[in-house]
Amino acid sequence: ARTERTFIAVKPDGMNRGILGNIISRFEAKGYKLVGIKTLVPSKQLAEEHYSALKEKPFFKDLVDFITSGPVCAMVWEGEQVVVTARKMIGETNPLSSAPGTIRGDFAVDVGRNVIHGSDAVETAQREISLWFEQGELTAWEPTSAVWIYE
Ligand code: YYY
Ligand code: MG
Repeated sequence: ARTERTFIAVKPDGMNRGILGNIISRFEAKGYKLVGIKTLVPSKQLAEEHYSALKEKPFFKDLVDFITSGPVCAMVWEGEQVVVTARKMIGETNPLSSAPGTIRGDFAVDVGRNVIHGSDAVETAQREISLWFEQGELTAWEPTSAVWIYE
């Protein structure tokens, strides 16, 4: 269970607004482990594949245009129940429905500028991680803090 992984991406709005460090700090402080990180401007092909489940939605084109409009910080975080817990830390899809204390609740207003992506299930996370990262870009390591986070 501790080796569960999720895919997190800080979108171009979060990057331009300078809140990447704050977001990384939240996952670090929680006790999760960073095993992959890179910045890139996603290609249209990557963005369309990432959001392929939404391709019939009316906002799909705007979503793909937005996510490809600037830098994204793609990350893989690991730890016990990290997929569902990261979603709680992120908040609701609509930032105005997101509680203060969540990332979207603290930093966003519009649904189309909600600063961060997080995988919605373990299977989705595996698909997204293999879409965004090569196996060799992921680092298996054991932080010395692990004994203070897991009993
Ligand atoms: O997983 P999450 O990001 O919370 O929402 P999804 O339903 O997967 O939609 C992906 C992405 O699409 C969302 O973060 C913003 C955008 N979007 C939108 O622009 N308008 C909507 N009504 C719903 C989603
Ligand atoms: Mg989603």
